[in-house]
Amino acid sequence: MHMEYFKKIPKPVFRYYDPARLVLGKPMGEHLPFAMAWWHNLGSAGRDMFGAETADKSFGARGGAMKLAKAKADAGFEFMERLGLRYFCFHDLDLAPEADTIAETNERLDEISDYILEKMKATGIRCLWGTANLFNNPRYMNGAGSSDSAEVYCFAAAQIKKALDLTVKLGGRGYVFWGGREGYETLLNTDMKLELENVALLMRMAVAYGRSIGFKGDFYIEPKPKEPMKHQYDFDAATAIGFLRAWGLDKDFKLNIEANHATLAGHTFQHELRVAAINGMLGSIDANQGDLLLGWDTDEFPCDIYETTLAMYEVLKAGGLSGGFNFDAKTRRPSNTFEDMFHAFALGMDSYALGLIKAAALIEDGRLDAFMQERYASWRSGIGAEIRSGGMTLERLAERAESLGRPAPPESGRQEYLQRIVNEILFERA
Ligand code: XUL
Ligand code: CO
Repeated sequence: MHMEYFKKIPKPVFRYYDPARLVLGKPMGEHLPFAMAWWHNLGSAGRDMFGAETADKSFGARGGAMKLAKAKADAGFEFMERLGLRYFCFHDLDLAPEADTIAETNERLDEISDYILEKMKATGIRCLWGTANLFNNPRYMNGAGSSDSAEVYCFAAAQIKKALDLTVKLGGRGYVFWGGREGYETLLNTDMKLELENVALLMRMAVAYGRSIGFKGDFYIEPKPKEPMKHQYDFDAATAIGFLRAWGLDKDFKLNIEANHATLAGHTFQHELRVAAINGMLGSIDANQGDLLLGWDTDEFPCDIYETTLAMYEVLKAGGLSGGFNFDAKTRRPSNTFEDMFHAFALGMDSYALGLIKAAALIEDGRLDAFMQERYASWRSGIGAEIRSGGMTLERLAERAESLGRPAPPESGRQEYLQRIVNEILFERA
């Protein structure tokens, strides 16, 4: 029997998150399948490029890599149970560290995944998605799928193959490609065309292998424009969608949109969600937030209710997610206690719960929808409907324009009126 890590910490009392509460006729718990990111919660201990760890994530383990791996799993499941989290996400090497050879690493992964599987059965906690860490080892310094080295590419393939095995074994809903080092530092040494083709070939092989071992879930690209590389190929949602379509990968892939990655790309989170949704590719969300004064990926727990409301508005309008909400977030370096981890998740879960409640209120209120209906009314009848049906020619439209004489100017976009509605719903009603 393992020790208990968190029993002295009071269970957080949620202010808004209540899995049984019905929102638009569906329990909040179903709207919000929350997940713990194995790497941050059980691994990040506050190290940054200026200083050493401030937190202790050794979980009392002594005597080797597998002892620590199991202690992490014990702590992780205890943590998820205490918070009512029903999912986790992992990289292969979060579960057990890399050994000297692929065979030894895979043995470690087999052992730890057996151990985790038992815990999943005992608790009912499930796997949201798995992935391979193709960015930590120095061999990936020039990329994995986009490496200059065909041998490195083979290593990446071996890791993806095993990570897919693990994802299937643990029943993951999805499999993520985050192209952490798939990009470049300078074009002076980069054959961009060859690199992009190779990334696509690797994804194709991953789909073929995944389907051959019974993986029925979605593959995801998680776009991010930069960091660690100066430029990353999966820059943003639109770029990733174009790439997937160009390579015929769009039937098997969707996107995993991360809030902080959106802001690094110079977009709002809402924008990235909308782009994914209108292309039928909104799969899953990495629920965090950045600091707009900083140009890097701070992976903070989400607390901005305006942003979670607009995010949930997009999710509700898209009919929900096939994936879930992974808190790809870590406590700040000075928040170095176990108690801080609970506050962090309670903050994130409540922020999304309140965002969901407010987004549902915006939809039920109906004024935003009514305005949109009115705004685009000219496309539903007459010449607008004819254009939309696709049967129009430029000549006929030109004739039509001439017959109009001077066209009426468009109506006001009424942005401030709409923003008042959002504020009214955010702050004047519970
Ligand atoms: C890095 C990031 C990753 C992915 C999984 O910015 O978001 O943790 O979510 O590799
Ligand atoms: Co992420």
